[in-house]
Amino acid sequence: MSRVWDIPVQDSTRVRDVRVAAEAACDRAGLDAHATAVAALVATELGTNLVKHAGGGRVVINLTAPADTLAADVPCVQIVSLDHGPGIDNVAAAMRDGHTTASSSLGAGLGTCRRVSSEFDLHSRPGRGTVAVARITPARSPGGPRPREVRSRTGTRAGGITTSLAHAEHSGDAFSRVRSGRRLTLMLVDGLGHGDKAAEASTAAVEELRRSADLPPTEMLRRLHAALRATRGAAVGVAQLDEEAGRLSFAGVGNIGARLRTDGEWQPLVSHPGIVGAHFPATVPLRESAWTPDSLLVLHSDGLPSRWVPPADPRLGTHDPAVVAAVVLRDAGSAARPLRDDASVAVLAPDPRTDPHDRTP
Ligand SMILES: [Mn+2]
Repeated sequence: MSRVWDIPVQDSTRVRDVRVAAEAACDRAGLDAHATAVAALVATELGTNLVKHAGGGRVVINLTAPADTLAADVPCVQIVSLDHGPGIDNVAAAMRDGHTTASSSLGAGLGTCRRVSSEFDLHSRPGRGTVAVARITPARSPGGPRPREVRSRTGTRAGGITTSLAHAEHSGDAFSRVRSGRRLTLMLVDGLGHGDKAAEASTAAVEELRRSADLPPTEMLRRLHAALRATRGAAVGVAQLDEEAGRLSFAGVGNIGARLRTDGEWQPLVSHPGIVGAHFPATVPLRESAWTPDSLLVLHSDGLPSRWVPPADPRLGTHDPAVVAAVVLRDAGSAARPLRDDASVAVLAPDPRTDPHDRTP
């Protein structure tokens, strides 16, 4: 189930709620006491920053996976803070451990968040606000290195954010990614309606996707259709990257939005009308595109208006994919025009930390 903790933070009394939510998320993810303490610290810092520096904002906590698409099934709690505040003038200085601003007595702040989190990234623009993403994973995964020390050898990262209508506990939206060799698939699913019944459909899709990782997108959708027959159905978008060929193929049924940036230009990838699990179209078109080092793929549910404007920041793609997703989600709505449904955004992007020569031959 897409369990979501979505906490509006307008004053300091909500900071405790953010911390309690982070601890509950860690408990749900099965994280150890150390990771839970880290999550509580990060949640408190980010919540406090919203009150002190941003004039309020929102913290969204999801259970997800590390951005590294080779790190499968590592339990992971993601804490995202979003605000429309004044932004941070000097991000590099603010991220230094122990940095403090005149108006802050807490001091440690963002530098600490970055140091203690498994993955941390922040996007801030003066006048537009700040998005910070922290992911907490177990200190040591069984038999392996710390997840933060794993560098993607294939050079592709995936991530996103899921929210729910009216801060409900479950979102009917979900995203997931699976890998089968060179074939990396990102799926975004929107269960019909919202709430628990919608979440049942999206959960069934996530489970079936795991079993179908080696199939092409249109075949995957057919399998999902069979798997979702017992549910109320869903809209599903599936993007599959062939890392070796540098090709991205996309197929979608129902109202899933998709935009691909290639060579600085955004183009829509269109889904076909229908409902996976209920009314499957006779043919599902497959759209193929080139995937280049500056490519950026955004999938989103209809909780976002279809006419959202992609962020103009050309360096956005160098950010953590969940940061990109959260910026898109934040800027698609506003206080005057709140989103009217469960809403989710998932992003696929080349990993700028990867030296192309290091990529798996
Ligand atoms: Mn929807």
